[in-house]
Amino acid sequence: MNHPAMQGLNLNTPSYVKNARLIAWVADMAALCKPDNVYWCDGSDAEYQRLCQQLVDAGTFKKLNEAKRPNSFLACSDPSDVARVEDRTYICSADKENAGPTNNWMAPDEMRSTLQPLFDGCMKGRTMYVVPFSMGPLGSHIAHIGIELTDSAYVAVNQKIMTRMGKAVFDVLGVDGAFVPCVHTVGAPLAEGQKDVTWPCNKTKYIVHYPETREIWSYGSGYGGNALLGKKCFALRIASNMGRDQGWLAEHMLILGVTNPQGKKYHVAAAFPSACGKTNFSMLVPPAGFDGWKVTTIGDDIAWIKPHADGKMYAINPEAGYFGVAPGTNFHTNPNCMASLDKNVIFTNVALTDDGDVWWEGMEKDGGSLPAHLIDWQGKDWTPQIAKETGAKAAHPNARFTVAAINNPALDPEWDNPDGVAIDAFIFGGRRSTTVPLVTEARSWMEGVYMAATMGSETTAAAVGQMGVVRRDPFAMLPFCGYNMSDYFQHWLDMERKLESLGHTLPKIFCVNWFRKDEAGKFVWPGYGENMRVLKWMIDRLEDQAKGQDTIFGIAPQYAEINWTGLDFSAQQFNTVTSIDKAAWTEELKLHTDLFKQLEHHLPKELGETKAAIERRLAA
Ligand code: SAT
Ligand code: MN
Repeated sequence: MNHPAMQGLNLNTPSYVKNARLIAWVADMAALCKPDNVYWCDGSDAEYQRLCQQLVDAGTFKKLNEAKRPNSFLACSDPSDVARVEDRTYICSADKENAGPTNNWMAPDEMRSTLQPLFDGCMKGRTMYVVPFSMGPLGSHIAHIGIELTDSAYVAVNQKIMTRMGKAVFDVLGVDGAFVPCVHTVGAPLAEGQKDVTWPCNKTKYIVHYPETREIWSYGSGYGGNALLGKKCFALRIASNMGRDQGWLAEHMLILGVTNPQGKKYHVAAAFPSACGKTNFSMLVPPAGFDGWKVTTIGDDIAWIKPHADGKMYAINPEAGYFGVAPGTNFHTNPNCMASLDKNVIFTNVALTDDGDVWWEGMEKDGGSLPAHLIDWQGKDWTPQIAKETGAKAAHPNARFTVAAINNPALDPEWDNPDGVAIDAFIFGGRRSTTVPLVTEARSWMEGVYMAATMGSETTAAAVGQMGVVRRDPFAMLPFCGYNMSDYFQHWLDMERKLESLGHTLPKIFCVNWFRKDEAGKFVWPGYGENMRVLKWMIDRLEDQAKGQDTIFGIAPQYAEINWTGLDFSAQQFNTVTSIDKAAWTEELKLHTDLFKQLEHHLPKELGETKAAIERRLAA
């Protein structure tokens, strides 16, 4: 390929790549970013091993003890680059109103002129990796293709785990297939002879989406959702735009299968904000008293859901791996996850043990004691004494593992089905220490949309910023909805008419909160595997086998309707997690009013009506 601006750089385009738009775009981007080399990933295991070895040689990866953690690596990031940067994330739609009040916006032209000088020469001294990937099973009618150009080998190997990455993507793409162009740079060009650092990044960061042209441009960060562009950038922010235009949903939801002892299987999609236990819930092990029940994982973070002619909603997990939070994960909170992490894992920002294995806060609960010595995620010595004196964490609170779905012993046999699975119920949950009860069921689709739209949650370490403050996080999509939030609510409301016209019962919608605390500040609901008890009640509701009771905020379970076998949980404790405090709800509804004020533009009027109905019930 000869491009006038290429000055002799060989694009190395493989002969099997036939897509003219792709070839031209790679040439343009190479001319702009000026890498030393262009390398097209084929997605093979040999390539993965080669790139990992290269990362070891560069000091980015540390190879873990082969006997303890086969074929696994630890990367420690720059301390300034540890989480998503929401204040640097932009939706650059042509009209500001289309980005809506919850997204940062800049006019596309202005953003392009801002990024142009930053990207000019940004890959000097580095290799540009061309990473072809499919979000969703290759060739599935629900799947879509992306191509990520990145100057980070760390990103390339993570993408191999997180997506269906490699050569086969080009076959699906053909000569004129569509793809989402994703360009990523760590923003750290190397001058002639300059020695690289182990985690290059730039203090200037831009995570930019152009929804109309379906493009992603990411500058300055190498971490997680800022850099693995198939995930939040494509599968949520760009895909939510595609979904709106094409009549489907891109959601921040896990998908699980739950099979009862009679062998009947249900599929549930559940939305929770980042770092609120989606991975744990999706891999739940049913507790004592649930013999014969089985929970299987389809996805742990993102769902693409398309309505079908049979009137059902079919969901796929667009990802092929898990980029999950390590701290807090142990054999009690998530045994299936711990088993998944046995081998073939990339860890980021966890601590290193003296025998070359990994450690993070929460592992001590697996019976052992605290390790006597570790190297923490910043490369410093860590001992229990140091931790006690300084509060230093061995692992960063947003430390992550990257692991293939096929490592998960609870993987659902349908996880890779190109047709997806039919959804029976949606769950929406935030992290709230007060106010919101353990579980309620919406009496209608409308009420469910209201519950999801007004959801609040305490912030976590998954994003840079203050932790633990309650913010409204509609549908757990606040940082991920790529267009005006009120139009997104309308899109959800429109689904009801669409599905009803196809003549099928809609999925039920539930609202949950696992995180209520008592007066002493302790979590009351034991959580994790015990969430099965709530899940079972939901299934009983689907089967018309639990009556529930009416509350101001949906239908709640009666104490006796929950299977308590094997758990000592009194009616009094149940009351603590399910009670609805009128004063707290009066305050809560004021926050809904504030939210609706903020989202005024195009806010569906039905939301206001639903709120009025809740207020009437509250006053009664
Ligand atoms: O860094 S990610 O955006 O991939 C993780 C998360 O926030 O869920
Ligand atoms: Mn997430």
